Parts: sequence; structure tokens; C-alpha cells
Amino acid sequence: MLKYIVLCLGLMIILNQASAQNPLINNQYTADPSARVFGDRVYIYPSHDIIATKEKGRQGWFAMEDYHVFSSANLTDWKDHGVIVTQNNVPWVKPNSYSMWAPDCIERNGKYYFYFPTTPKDTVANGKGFTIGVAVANKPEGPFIPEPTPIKNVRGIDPNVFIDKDGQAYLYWSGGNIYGAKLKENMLELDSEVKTLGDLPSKGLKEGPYMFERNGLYYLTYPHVENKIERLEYAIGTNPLGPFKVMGVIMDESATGCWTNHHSIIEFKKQWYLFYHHNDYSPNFDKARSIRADSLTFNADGTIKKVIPTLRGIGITDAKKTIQLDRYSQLSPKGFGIDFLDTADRFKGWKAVFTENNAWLQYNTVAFGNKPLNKVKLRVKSANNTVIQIRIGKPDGALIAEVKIPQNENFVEVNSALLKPQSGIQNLFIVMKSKGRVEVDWLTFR
Ligand code: FUB
Repeated sequence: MLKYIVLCLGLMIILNQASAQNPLINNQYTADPSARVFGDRVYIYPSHDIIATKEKGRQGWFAMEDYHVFSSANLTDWKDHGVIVTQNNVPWVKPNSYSMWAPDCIERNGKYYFYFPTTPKDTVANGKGFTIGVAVANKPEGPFIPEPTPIKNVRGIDPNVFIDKDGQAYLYWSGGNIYGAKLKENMLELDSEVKTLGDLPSKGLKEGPYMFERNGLYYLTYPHVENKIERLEYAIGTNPLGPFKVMGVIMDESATGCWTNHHSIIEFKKQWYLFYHHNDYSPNFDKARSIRADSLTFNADGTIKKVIPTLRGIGITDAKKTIQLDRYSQLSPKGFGIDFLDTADRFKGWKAVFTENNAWLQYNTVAFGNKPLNKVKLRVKSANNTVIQIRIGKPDGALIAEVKIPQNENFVEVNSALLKPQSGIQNLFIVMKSKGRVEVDWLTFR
């Protein structure tokens, strides 16, 4: 029996999927997303924030004891492959230091090298804080075997690895400044002096470097505290170790004050994406963060267009899954709000709240598929008898459903036939067509 329970728990971890917009992972905190394209999937190697307690970590500060890896083939359904490295299975890590900070991973010759910064056992003796280690696997999801010692001559956090077109690998990291050095072919040792990348803003913390190359230009991207909290900036050079010219801002500071941001940038199926984090599930404590992604585009001269964070995020939403309207694309100027479903358990997610006649919510790229769907189901709660319309393309576009919502003080599921069966990919408009207040948890089509 015990064997059976252990097996079931194992399967639950391995098969656990998150079907999400932003944030991408909905059942645990995740931060510092290093996204990589391996084969036909995107893998994300994030930090794993937990809430420190008296027994675990330092209360009121970052606490991280392990790393998970997540992957997706469609940028919508993320599979949690489970824990790949944990603090107390790495020989050189100070036990129970809860400081498994922002990692990165890269593939070379069929092996996957996972780089992670944390507190070494000798930290008290030499007082130098973090160092960076490597764990190696034959597959992107592991199993990863940690190297017995950290990388020599590296002190700092936020490792990032880049392999240039000529095969030369580079390690970048931070610790006040941003540093870079060549890596040996074995990916485990430095192969040059450490260079301080000194052409970046001299004032304000810089950390979390992420390097990529596009059309012969090397983009060094990094969070920087220009004002009070971090924003994402970039510099461009023609050599992986610089010199670099500071170009501007990729993403502004968090509007709600999340102090850190940490990112990565990838191209997948001819579209570029920015992965970053925000404290969505923990609005009052910004050391418990959640990873997000939005599309990133370049101007013709290679400069980056500023990315405006969205809740809708990336990826196509399957019409047959529960569509979380609170992750909307756009809203009418008034008559709308978003609340947590349950403030005692924020991982239950949010609800969309309509409070005015004609208030509308736009939700883009919903895939109905080839076989027309002709029913809709909503999980809703309403203080009065109310009406919700579903339209296509614009707030007064083709009407596909008019759903009568009965007054009920609890959430109920309400079914309605579609006036026009739907197929293909559609942008939905959900429009309130009565006075009163309607709370929508989700809707789905059949
Ligand atoms: O997650 C801990 C630290 O916060 C990271 O190492 C930094 O980049 C910042 O995101």
C-alpha cells in the first residue's frame, strides 16, 4: 500500500501540468526564469521561492531550497518535471542555507549543464557569500548530478551561459557589477581572466545578466536599479565580452513595486519572448514571485521595443479548457475589477468582476479547433439576475451567445447554447448586458 501511495505521489508530481496565461505556473512560487529551447520544447529553469519560517530560512527574506524544471511545446501547457537539484544533495553547499538563487541551463554535445548560485560551506570562514556550481544531465529534465565542487574563481550570483557561433562558451554572473569569462570546452572551468563588464551604468545595482546574439550583435541584458527598484535594460556590442553600448529599457519597473525582476530572452518558432517575474500570487510580499512571459519584438535597426507586461501572456488558449477571463487582453475603461477567489489560498486564482452595464473584457486567441463547438459553460456568481453576451472580434461584433445568469450567492455553473457554432481562432469579447454585479471564475466551450 505504502509503495502504491509513493508511486501515485510521484506520478502526480511528474504529470502535474499548469495550463496558464500569466503567471505561467499556478501551484507554487517561481522566480528568475531562465528559458531555453531544447528540441521542439521550451524549458524553464526558475528559482523556487518558498515562504521562510522560524525553522526554514530567514523570515522576511528570499528562501529557496530546490529547483524544478518546467517545459511546454505550446507555451500554454507547462509540465512540471519535479525537483532537479536540492540544497542538501550538493556536497559543497552549506546545509539548510535556503539560498538556491537564480539558475541557468545550457546544452553542449548532448549534455545539459545546470548552473546555480548558492552559499558554500566555507562562506562563514571567508565571508565571501555566494558561489556558482554546476550539475550535469543527459536530458533537459535530468536527472542532474551535481559536481563535487563549485566553479573556481567565481564569487557571485545569477549565472548565465552563452555559447557563441564559433563554439566558445562564456559564463556571466553578477555581484554588484556584471562579470564575464570564457568557459573551457568541459563547461565546468573558467578559461580566461574574469572581466568586469564596465560599460554599463555605474550607479545602481545591476544583476541577472542574460546574453544572446542576433544578426551578429551581442545583447547583454540585465536588471538595473536606475531609480528605486529594478527595471530590465540592455546594452549591445559586437563581442560577447564587450565593449557594450547601453541602449535602453526592455521593461519598466513593476507598477506595483515588486523590487526584483529577472529575465531571459528566447526565440521559439520565429517569435521572440521575454520571460520575467512578478509577485502575482503574493501582492504584499515581493520575495514570493511568479514567472511570466510576453512577446518581444525588435525594430529594424536591431533595437528592442519596450515590452509592456500583460496578464494574457503568450500562447493560444484551447476553447475546451477553462478560460480564465481575469487574464484578459484588454478591458473597457470602466465597470470592471479583478479579485482573488480566496485570499486565504491565492493559488486558487482570480475572478473577473463586471459591475456596469456594457462593461466588456477582451480575451484573445482562443482556439475552437476544426470541429465547430456549439455550447458554452460559465462558472459565475451574481447578486441579481443578469445577462452576459459573448461576441467575436469587437465589443459590438457578432453575437455568439447570450447567457442568462440567475441570482445566486454561490458560484454556479451555467450552460448556454451558442447562437453560431464556432471554429478556428477567435478573439472573444465578454460583455455585461444588465445592471448589477457578475463574478466570472472561468468559461469553457464544448
Ligand atoms: O531570486 C533571488 C535573486 O533575486 C536573484 O538571484 C536576483 O536576480 C533577484 O531576482
